[in-house]
Amino acid sequence: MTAGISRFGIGTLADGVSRQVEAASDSLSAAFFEPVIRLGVTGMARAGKTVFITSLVANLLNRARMAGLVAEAEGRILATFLQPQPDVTLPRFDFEDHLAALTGPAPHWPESTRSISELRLSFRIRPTGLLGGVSGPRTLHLDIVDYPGEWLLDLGLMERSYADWSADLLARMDSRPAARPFLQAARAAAHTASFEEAKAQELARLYTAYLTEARTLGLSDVTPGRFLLPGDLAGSPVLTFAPLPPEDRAPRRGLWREMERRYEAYKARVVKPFFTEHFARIDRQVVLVDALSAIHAGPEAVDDLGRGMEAILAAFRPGRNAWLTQFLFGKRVEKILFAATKADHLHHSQHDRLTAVLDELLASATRRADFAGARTASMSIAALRCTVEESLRHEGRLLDCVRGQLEDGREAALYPGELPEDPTRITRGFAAGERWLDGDYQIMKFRPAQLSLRPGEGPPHIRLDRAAQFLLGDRL
Ligand SMILES: Nc1nc2c(ncn2[C@@H]2O[C@H](COP(=O)(O)OP(=O)(O)OP(=O)(O)O)[C@@H](O)[C@H]2O)c(=O)[nH]1
Ligand SMILES: [Mg+2]
Repeated sequence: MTAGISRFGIGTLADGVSRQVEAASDSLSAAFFEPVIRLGVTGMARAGKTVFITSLVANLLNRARMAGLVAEAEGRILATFLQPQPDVTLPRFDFEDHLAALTGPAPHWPESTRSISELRLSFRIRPTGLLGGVSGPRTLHLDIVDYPGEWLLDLGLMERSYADWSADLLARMDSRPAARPFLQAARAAAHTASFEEAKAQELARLYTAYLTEARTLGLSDVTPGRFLLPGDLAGSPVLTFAPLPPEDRAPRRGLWREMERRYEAYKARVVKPFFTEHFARIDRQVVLVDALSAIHAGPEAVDDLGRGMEAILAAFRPGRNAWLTQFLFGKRVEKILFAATKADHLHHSQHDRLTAVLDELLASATRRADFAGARTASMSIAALRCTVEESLRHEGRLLDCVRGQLEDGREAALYPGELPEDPTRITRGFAAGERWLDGDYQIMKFRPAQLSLRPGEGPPHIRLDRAAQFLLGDRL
């Protein structure tokens, strides 16, 4: 018992103390040296994180397209430059490579990125107000942290036992055909009295295959998040477990107990460090949402996107999660921007409707939420605009189209279809036989346009300057 107390009591205390020291030194450097904003960028797979960061940084380095950033419009940003990041063990966000992919001679989309990375951009700013004339320029560092939204879903595991997590998942998997091979194997393996590594590996493999399929179907309950994005943990015991049906008196050396141990190890060694070392230090957050793909895919995808958003947002409502609260020490994310990405697929006349759908998707989560005083905003953006607008007459009607280059090199003006005026027609289940974005959206796979940028110009975008203003404007 004593061992138990010291393990949990002192362990937590020690974590707490080191976190406090770290927090204090963060704000010390902010007070006496140069202030830092840590900007988290997240979203589910393919939401547009890499393109967003690349274009944001490129447009902050060359600001001719950033009129919506007030400090830029007022001429107060004297210079911006990339600097070595402070966290020496985090991979650097590969800005140069991604930018070369997007804006090089044969423009293409960057590769999928499956881990956390960081980049520091620094500003030299002319001060405003009374001191403006007296003091010299000041410096502000922007540390951008890119991390997969799937990692936030793991927060739900922290206060859950292996037995509860398993029971929950298995119940939901029951109705999903994709889960059948795994469920069969899991039931057959129940009550295995002696642990065998090969059995554990087989179950983990089948479970991962199910998760992969579930993600392709757009389902968002895909925990543990790291199974799909293993990085250098691939094949290690912390990623070699799977849910099993509850067992009353599971033998100590049996399969069930070992699975339980690995689940607990995953929480302690994988999930917890992410939340304490990275998540807890974020000041401002962008959550990118590919609402267009979900709307096009249909009611189930929209429904699931809504639930995924809700699960992600749980991390930004620390009041509701005792485990998270203990690491934050009252520190909170100050601003959260929700952005519907890839808005260049739609004519601008549709953007307000897209934002309305995003708002409605978030409503169930945000309305009940206390974001602990964080300011939130939502908007529709395109980090890299690949299209131009064009109105075409078709059967006597003027259609609002977008023109761009398709992946096969052909150029086309396409009509994606309209979004409804009332967003709840999308978010509360479609009417029978109803489809949205059912026009040419299907074939709208644009490639980045070939650019000839003038000096001082970043890549073309939609509302990236307004996103930047919301996220940083008050500190510039
Ligand atoms: N038209 C258009 N397509 C975009 C835009 N941003 C992203 N995309 C598309 O979305 C895909 C995914 O974008 P990424 O930035 O790689 O997304 P991610 O969230 O980093 O994806 P992972 O690294 O796989 O998690 C791209 O390959 C493009 O096809 C945009 O602004 N406009
Ligand atoms: Mg990426």
